[in-house]
Amino acid sequence: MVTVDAIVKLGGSVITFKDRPLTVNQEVLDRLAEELSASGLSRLIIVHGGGSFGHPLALKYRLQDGYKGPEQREGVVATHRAMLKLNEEVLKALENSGFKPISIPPLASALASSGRLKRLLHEPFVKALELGFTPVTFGDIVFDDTRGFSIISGDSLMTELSSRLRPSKAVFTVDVDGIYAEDPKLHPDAKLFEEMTADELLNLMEETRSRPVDATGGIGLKLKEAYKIASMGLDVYVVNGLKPGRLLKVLKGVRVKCTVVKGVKP
Ligand code: IP8
Repeated sequence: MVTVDAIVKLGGSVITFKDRPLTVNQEVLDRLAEELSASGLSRLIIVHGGGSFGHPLALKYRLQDGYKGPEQREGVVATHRAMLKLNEEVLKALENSGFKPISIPPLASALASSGRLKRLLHEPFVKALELGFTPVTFGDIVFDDTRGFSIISGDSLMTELSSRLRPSKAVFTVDVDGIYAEDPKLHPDAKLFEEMTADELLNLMEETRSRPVDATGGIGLKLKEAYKIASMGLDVYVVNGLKPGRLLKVLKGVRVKCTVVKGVKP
């Protein structure tokens, strides 16, 4: 089995302007692609979120509850196409930074059941890596056994791919400095956890249930997926992608302001 150096999520709130529909934060996206390249790591899997491409449309057509009626079809089409458009921007930035990126859309490679990811064909990721490509996937609409379709977050794909391919590290880029005891956007003096155990994260998850959500569950889902990955024995990094150089340091194993959730052997 191929060794994966890292799986990296480019957060939607990092690579797009969340308050400007369908707008890429080009400067940040290009810089993150450069940092990925400067890390010297060649076997990377990239996952990206929806930001102002996927979420506003998914919410507008109420796609998060699954199929309710034929009028949602145009919403499914619009949401998936918006994600393909964002994906194309990510591929372009990665290619400009020297990668050979290959898109693996979940709509065609995954299935859900009751709103959860049920199956993801991971072999194309392995094959792509073996041949020197950089597989890129993203939060997407996925057909669902019971609901017709579901929106599957890039955060859930991070967990599934980590479980199958066991990367050396899993990295979530976000728009704050890491995991805080309270929402740092509401409490500017909230405590940042620089290092935490999976158990500490579990306790925090209990307390953050009520935080605001987007089409796929917001911070609550991210914490849950980070917990699951750490429980597999893998170190999880949550790092600010808006601050230049931080992702690069995390990838190079250099200490930098962020949160590390230490992996525990199951
Ligand atoms: O931003 C959501 O992916 P996420 C994708 O990773 C859609 O949660 C289609 C809203």
